[in-house]
Amino acid sequence: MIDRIADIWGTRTPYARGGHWPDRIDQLLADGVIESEVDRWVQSACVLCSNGCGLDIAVKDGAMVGVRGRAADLVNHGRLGPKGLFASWQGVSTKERLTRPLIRENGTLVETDWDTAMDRIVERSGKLLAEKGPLSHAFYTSGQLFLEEYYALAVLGKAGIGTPHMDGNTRLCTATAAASLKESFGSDGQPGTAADVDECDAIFLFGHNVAETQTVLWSRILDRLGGPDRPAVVCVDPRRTEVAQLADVHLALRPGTNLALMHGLIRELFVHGWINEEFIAAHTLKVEDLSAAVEKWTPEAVAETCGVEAEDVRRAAEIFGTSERVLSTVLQGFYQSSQATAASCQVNNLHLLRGMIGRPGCGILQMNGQPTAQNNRECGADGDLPGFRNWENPDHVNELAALWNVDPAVIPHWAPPTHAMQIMRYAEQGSVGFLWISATNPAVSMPELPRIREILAREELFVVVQDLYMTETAQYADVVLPAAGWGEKTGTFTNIDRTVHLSEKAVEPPGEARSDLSIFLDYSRRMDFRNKDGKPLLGWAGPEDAYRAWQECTRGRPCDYTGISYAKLRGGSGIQWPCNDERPDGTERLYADADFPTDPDYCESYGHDLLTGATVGPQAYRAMAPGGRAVFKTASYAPPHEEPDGDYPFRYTTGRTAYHFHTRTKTARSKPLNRAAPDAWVELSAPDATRMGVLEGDIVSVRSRRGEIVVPVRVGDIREGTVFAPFHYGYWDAGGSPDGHPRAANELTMTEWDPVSKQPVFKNAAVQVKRVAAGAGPSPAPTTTASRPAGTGAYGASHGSAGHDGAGRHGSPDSRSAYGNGANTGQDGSAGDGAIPATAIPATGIPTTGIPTTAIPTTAIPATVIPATVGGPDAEVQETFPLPGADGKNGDRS
Ligand SMILES: Nc1nc2c(c(=O)[nH]1)N[C@H]1C(S)=C(S)[C@@H](COP(=O)(O)OP(=O)(O)OC[C@H]3O[C@@H](n4cnc5c(=O)[nH]c(N)nc54)[C@H](O)[C@@H]3O)O[C@H]1N2
Ligand SMILES: Nc1nc2c(c(=O)[nH]1)N[C@H]1C(S)=C(S)[C@@H](COP(=O)(O)OP(=O)(O)OC[C@H]3O[C@@H](n4cnc5c(=O)[nH]c(N)nc54)[C@H](O)[C@@H]3O)O[C@H]1N2
Ligand code: SF4
Ligand SMILES: [Mo]
Repeated sequence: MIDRIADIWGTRTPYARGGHWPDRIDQLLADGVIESEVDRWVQSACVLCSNGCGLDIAVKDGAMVGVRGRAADLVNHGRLGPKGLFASWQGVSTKERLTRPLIRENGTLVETDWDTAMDRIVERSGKLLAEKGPLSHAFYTSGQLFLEEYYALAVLGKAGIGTPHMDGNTRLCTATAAASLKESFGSDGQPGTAADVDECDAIFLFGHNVAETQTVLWSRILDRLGGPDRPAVVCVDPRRTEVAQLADVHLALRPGTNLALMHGLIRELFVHGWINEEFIAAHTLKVEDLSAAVEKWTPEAVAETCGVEAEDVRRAAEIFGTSERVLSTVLQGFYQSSQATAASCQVNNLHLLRGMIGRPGCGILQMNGQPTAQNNRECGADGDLPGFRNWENPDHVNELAALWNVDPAVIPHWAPPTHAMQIMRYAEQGSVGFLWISATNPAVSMPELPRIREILAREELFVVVQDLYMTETAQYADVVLPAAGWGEKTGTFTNIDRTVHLSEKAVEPPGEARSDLSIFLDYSRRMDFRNKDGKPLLGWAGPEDAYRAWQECTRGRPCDYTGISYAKLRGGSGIQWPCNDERPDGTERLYADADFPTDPDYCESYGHDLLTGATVGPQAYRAMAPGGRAVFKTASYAPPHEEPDGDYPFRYTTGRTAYHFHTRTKTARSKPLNRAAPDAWVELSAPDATRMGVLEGDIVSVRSRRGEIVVPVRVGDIREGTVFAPFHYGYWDAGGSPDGHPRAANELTMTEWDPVSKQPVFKNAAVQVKRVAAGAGPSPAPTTTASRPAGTGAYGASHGSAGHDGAGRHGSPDSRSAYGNGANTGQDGSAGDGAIPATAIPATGIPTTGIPTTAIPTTAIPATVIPATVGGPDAEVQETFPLPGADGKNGDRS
């Protein structure tokens, strides 16, 4: 048994390049339940990140009582991370679930029955459609529903109502992944596969803290790093994450400067001739545009703009240029930062320049974050047209009209689909009067929360919220619908490397909760949406019907599902699309033949100008005659819109910790996870903290032009001048509103987005930091991850020994007394019993600048007394190591 809170990645199973990643079956059962007592194991996969690890759910007496990884699954070979082990089932099996619909009566939400709740929705919907037409309606959904649910929503929205105002929180998440793939290759679709980890010689992680955000993928990388032919690692991240700790080169750039760095790396490839001219000539377009754009970005120019060492830029480029097989991953450090699409396209460009695509070990993973973000994009619940069809191509619109048997004119295609931030703007202005929010919590996750709260609270706006819990967003609803969650409904979803999994219903939902699919189908029925023959638009009886309809929609498209049936998904491993008659076993890597989906009649998009976001349009695109070639796209570097100045001297960036998922509706309801990260914090660098006289645990006010948070400080390993806040902490477990205790990271972020992908810029803003009070002990930040105390970073901290090597840098034996000799057990994040000596720091009046570094000795920051994040007996997980080739105990059986 192993404590998987303290040891996030579990036991190492090293392997060599080209070898089989050894199986390791991770299993957790509820306290007191032994394996022989489990009634059934039900096949599923984890929905707490985009990795989508295959697992089985343990059921006893009609309740979920645990999980175990599926050894046969190509994604995880049996492993599960902390969220999968604890939150997947604990996060839905609580008494706090919504069990009945709620409606607003005289300002208060009260319980009601389904007919009353649905009637109220249908009445308002019908009235608005009659009076104001389809543009009065907007749908804001998720990256966490099942494929079948998105497809139902997409069809009812596009063919039933005919509104272009439809998007998902995928806009906040991986809109840039889709955009960069469309721009470079003509269509969405992940070129690489997780198995590229097994084959590569180098791994580049661009703004991706994979160690915390896809912990099982990181386990696979760790096992290669521990094997005989360790791949090189390059990390681009302003914080010293676990990834950075193990990197050969860590480019800790200034937030917001990714594009400049990328141009520098590309320039080095040209200068040293590390390019594949044959491949470029045969399979790409516009290389001259790229070489012109990068011309001025010498390593020295990059160093100045990005705040990194020129030598490190050279070393990183050399690794890319001289390795035979490079795997690249890109995530929010790029997608949620300035010039997101332009910067992300440069990763595609690096691979195209070297002809490194479609071969083992040469993967590009423009990562997803959410488990089912890919399906939202495929099905078009994000506003795109289903099956990666192009809204600017009338033939594609006609195909859908024929498939659904509706008039093509109903399907919105006269303008680009409305993105989430614009939907909020229309709601603010009043043209949208009906907003249906499913499986997302914008009152915590959208930028500039003071504004979002105002919009959701508008009297004129009718808000439907469909969730498992009474969230911050649900508080603003006119109707709240209780949804069935994971394990309580059947459906499919597709992970980061196009692997499709079936998740079967294991238990009944609580109370009257219903699946999102049945809710959407019910709405469609009550609205009486019909096709041209007068038949119901959505006549599906259940998920498998919806899935079959979806298979037809994908026939001949890049995401071809026609060869993947429910039956085929039962038993062994998930299957990677495209899968059809020609490729009955699925497809491990796209573009093995370097034939890209850029043909004008086939492509998903005609592309954009990456600097301004202007669309290229059909004429100009056809004139380019792409003919199956990829396109080198770029833009010139532009500094972030908000940069530090005298009033707001710090750069503010936000992100995640390993122990929580988003707004914590599931993870905070798992005891072991919540203990590990019980409350909000901000990270400050040791030099900045010293300069301001701020000690570990002190309470600071962080303020931007939009709002304020007041939270304790973790003095950590972050770039000087940068402040990091986790965005997990809203208010549902803290009194319901920010009044008096604002702590949500998005109180401070900006209403700004990338011109191409429209993804909000969550990772850059200017803020000021002021100390407001002494802390009662260390901040509640985890000590095992990127938020560990400054200087305690040696790998191995994951075994609960954080703090062991910090003394040399910050701690002196005397300073221990400041925190009461480590009385804090860390179990519940409660403070230690020692107070900070009053003399150490004046309580008020500390300006953010101007204190000489020497005024406060660095030894005042006692890193050594901060306790490790501790799991406890209920964090103990069983790991089994089947012999290679042996049938894993959950192998092909289900
Ligand atoms: N534990 C956990 N795992 C998750 C999730 C979760 O909430 N919790 N959510 C899932 C989802 S939906 C997503 S989208 C993914 C996100 O996964 P990641 O993208 O890995 O997570 P983040 O912490 O948002 O951001 C990654 C890193 O970007 C860095 N960064 C900040 N600004 C910049 C910049 O300007 N440039 C660069 N290069 N880096 C910068 C941050 O320091 C941070 O370490 O995680 C998925 N997995
Ligand atoms: N500052 C800052 N903000 C960010 C980010 C950041 O890095 N920094 N990251 C952004 C990213 S990448 C993302 S993905 C978003 C995530 O932001 P959100 O989507 O708002 O976060 P979640 O907490 O995942 O919200 C999902 C909701 O769906 C509910 N739910 C779960 N399963 C089901 C189901 O089956 N049916 C229904 N109906 N409901 C269900 C959950 O209870 C929860 O309330 O946040 C974004 N916001
Ligand atoms: S890596 Fe992601 S999918 Fe796998 S168990 Fe962890 S949270 Fe779930
Ligand atoms: Mo995300």
